[in-house]
Amino acid sequence: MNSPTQSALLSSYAQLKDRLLDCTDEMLAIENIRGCGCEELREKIRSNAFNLVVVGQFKRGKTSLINALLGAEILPVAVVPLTSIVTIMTWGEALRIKVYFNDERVSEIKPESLSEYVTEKGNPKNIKDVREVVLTYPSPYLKDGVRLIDTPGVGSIYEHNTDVAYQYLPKSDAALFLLSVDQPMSKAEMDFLKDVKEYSNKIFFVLNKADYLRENDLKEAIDFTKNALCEAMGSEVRLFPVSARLALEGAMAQSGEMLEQSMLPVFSKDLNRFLMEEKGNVLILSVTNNLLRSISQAELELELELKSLTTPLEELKDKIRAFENKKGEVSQVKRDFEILLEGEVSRLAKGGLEDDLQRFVRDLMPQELAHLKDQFELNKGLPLKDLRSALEEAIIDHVKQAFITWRALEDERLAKAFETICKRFTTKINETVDELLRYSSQLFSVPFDTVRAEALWSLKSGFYYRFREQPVGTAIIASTLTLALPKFIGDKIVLKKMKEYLQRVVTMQAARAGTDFEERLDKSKLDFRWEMFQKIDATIEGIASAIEKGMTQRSKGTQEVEERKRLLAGTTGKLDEIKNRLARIKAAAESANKG
Ligand SMILES: Nc1nc2c(ncn2[C@@H]2O[C@H](COP(=O)(O)OP(=O)(O)OP(=O)(O)O)[C@@H](O)[C@H]2O)c(=O)[nH]1
Ligand SMILES: [Mg+2]
Repeated sequence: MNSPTQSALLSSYAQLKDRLLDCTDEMLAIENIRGCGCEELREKIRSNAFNLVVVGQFKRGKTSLINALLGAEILPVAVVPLTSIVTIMTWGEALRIKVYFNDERVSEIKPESLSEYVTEKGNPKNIKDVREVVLTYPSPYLKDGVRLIDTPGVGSIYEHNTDVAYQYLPKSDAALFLLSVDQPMSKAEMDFLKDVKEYSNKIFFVLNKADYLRENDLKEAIDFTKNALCEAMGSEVRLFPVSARLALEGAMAQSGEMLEQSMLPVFSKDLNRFLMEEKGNVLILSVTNNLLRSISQAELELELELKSLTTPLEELKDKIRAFENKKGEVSQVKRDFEILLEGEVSRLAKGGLEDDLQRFVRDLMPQELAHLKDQFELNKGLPLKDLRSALEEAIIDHVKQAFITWRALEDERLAKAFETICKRFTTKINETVDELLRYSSQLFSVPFDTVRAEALWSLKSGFYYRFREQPVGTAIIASTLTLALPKFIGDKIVLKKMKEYLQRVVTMQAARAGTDFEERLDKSKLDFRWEMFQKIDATIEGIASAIEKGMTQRSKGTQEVEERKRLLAGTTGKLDEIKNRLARIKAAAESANKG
């Protein structure tokens, strides 16, 4: 388990989060708050995912570093290129491991079987067709939605491992780039770093295996690596020397001294500060603002109910009529929104997706033909039947890999583009809701405090992830494509037939990928539309029911009215109290960002 030092580093964010969850729970218990989106906000803080991807050349100690961070020997490490499958570590009460296969099968496995799935030795060339492995573990590092992701090393003789690591780059929110003192930074590492830079907003540089060197030599290694990194990044970088081995030993022996010696705490402190900033800034602040906004809306509803308890009936009826007219205007806004959203999303499917796909296929064909020719040269001595099978297999393998990699990249592009669309519409819908609230506050002459809160959908972790959580099918075309060739034909004809076969495989795969993405876009669009409508409808419903409640109550008599007034005053007091606490959380998160 983690040492007290490690846990303490993580506590401040967790504390703020817990306080925020307490406020949310209390708000949910208040009648007038329901329907203000608190449940979603609660879920948002609880499950916010943050992908921290560990990358680097093979054998730098990526897997060892993850074990060290978790403080337990969970993942298999070795002296030969090992990790071949992406392993995602998320928080859970106990160690549990699930294997997700490319054909959408999922199976739970025992920890001792892990190496049969994630290593090159246990699952050579990924013959088991594993997509990824998800592991839960009760580590404080994973508690706040941080997902630690182990990737295969790049640059080894196993090219498919490099491909797998590349597919994961677009999914990273931050990358942990691992180097080690026993191998000076290479050209290949530099090139890889350039690609990582493309995809990650933040990169941590860690120089592992510090225990190999004495102090002076270590300093030299740090200086050399740091200079190379600064040059590659075009800016100052911070490099953390660590010994994953010592850190793991220290954690397992519960030795604070060894842990200090491993220098891991210096790194993990910085890592935590970053997570705190990111999440503190982006998540805590925006959830707090959204909660304050809900409170302000609930306060308006309380005031409206109070007002309808006391306003002369005729006057009240006039105002309700005016409000009904306003509702008509809002319905028009909803219809316009629906049409515009439809147009934007279909433009994205046609202009974005279709173009990307066409370009990809155009660039892919010459590469695949060249690969087919190479394979033909390599295998042409074989009997025709074997030659045909070898080529078929080579085509399927290669095309599959190319599509998997392209899909990962296209996934990122579409998610971003879709998010941009959502962001624009969310702003517009928020304005409509605000306008409705302001209108009602003026109409009924009750105070209303407009709170600006950035919509949570516009954060990277909002719709962006929602879009991506719906998996794209990756299973390759079924083997029914297998060619039936006449018995007595020559090599050349086999090659010609195989070229046609390649064309068919690519066309089918492209059509499949296109449909998959289109379906996902369509589903995301419907979800988004539903959420936006829900937001407007809940506002209208809240206002209307506040007025109605007041009117029903007054029909019951003076005593009931007085009792209701007292109750509403109590709720207002409670809301005020939560509001103060939220303000303090906001201030704490803001000052943590500066610190
Ligand atoms: N001396 C020393 N050896 C280490 C350290 N960290 C890792 N190693 C060793 O380096 C080798 C590779 O470690 P892994 O964690 O499997 O490396 P990896 O980067 O995950 O390797 P791939 O998955 O193949 O890319 C193993 O033999 C580890 O025991 C360290 O801090 N010090
Ligand atoms: Mg590894």
